[in-house]
Amino acid sequence: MSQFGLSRREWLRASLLAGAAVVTGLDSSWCHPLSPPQARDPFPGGKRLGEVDFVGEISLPMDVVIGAELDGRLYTDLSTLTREHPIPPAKDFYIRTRVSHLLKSFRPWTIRLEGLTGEAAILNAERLRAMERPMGVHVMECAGNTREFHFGLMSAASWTGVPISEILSRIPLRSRAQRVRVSGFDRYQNPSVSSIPGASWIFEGDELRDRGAFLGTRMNGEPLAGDHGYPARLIVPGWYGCACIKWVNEIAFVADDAPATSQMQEYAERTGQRGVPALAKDYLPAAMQYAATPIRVERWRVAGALQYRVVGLLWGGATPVRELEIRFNPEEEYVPVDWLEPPRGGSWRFWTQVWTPRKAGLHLIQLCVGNPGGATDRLEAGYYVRAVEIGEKG
Ligand SMILES: Nc1nc2c(c(=O)[nH]1)N[C@H]1C(S)=C(S)[C@@H](COP(=O)(O)O)O[C@H]1N2
Ligand SMILES: [Mo]
Repeated sequence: MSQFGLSRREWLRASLLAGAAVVTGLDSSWCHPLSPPQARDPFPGGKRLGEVDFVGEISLPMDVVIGAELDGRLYTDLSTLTREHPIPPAKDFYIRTRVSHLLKSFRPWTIRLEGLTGEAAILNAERLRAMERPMGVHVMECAGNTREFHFGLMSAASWTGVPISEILSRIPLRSRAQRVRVSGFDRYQNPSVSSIPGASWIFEGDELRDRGAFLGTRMNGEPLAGDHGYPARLIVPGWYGCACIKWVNEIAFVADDAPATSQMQEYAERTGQRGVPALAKDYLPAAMQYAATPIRVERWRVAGALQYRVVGLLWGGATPVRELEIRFNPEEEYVPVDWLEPPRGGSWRFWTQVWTPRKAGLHLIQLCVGNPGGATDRLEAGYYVRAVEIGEKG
């Protein structure tokens, strides 16, 4: 029993119902930095039998496009990722909002670059393509990513694109400002049942430059798909997907006291704002918090006995994590994971943990980072916990 008197099963149900706003009854003992984890070979001579399903998650088609326009989705199947194939194919990159039916023809696509007093320059898609170059691997996670959907509103890709700094500085504009609004095409044939239209976000120009933000034009070397914002979409490395505007058609300098956009307001809670600030300048950066979750629990037979190996991902946060720890129930101590992949730029990192369940029943798998250089409240609150049920016979 936890301090709030919930059994584990009740806690799990409550947290599933609560969705994003998980308030857990987990005790608040946070992990302590311990010795760095060591690499380890999984079960030489063992036989992999299959996987244990996660409990309390919806059964839904993964890696499949569902719905249309604002209600269109694709949930990426993270469970099949391996160290050898760490990046999903571009066709399986998650989708949150599919291309508008009104965007039948993309040509000729232009991006309007506007100064503070309204003077404008036009950048066409051809010119943009002539400026593109490799921009590295970056993880993108929807701030509304949840366990229910197997955390499938998250992917990584190797991007090609054009740094925003180049776009802002190459275009001769007479009046520049600190704040920049990036907007995308956002009119749809059909009204949405779940989302508010309005795709624009206001940034500090320096923030975009410092983060290495760019207009993405290719994903894993392939031309950007219509559903991902063809011909150009914003990528702000390390930020939640909601700021990564698709079908970009305007980049404008705006006044310091510009009102927050509807997209910023819609995502205020999920990007950790205090309330819903009225002005863009009062928004905290929508940076992804430290996050880690299991992607599969493998069952193995090793010398006649059952063994488990948990494989997971670590991403987000301001600085690379050196220690990652795991526990299999709220009453257990955190222990360092067996193996944590070294940092790989903007990509996620794999980790593994060999596990021998101490008893049958429900197990809540939770991770924590040992030396955080920033916010961990989502991780700490149990947002990324996943549960498995282990039977009497394993
Ligand atoms: N124009 C436009 N851009 C958008 C959105 C949108 O609805 N319209 N959704 C945002 C959200 S909430 C997310 S998580 C990402 C998803 O990008 P993806 O569908 O390419 O994965 O796009 C962002 N950019
Ligand atoms: Mo999102």
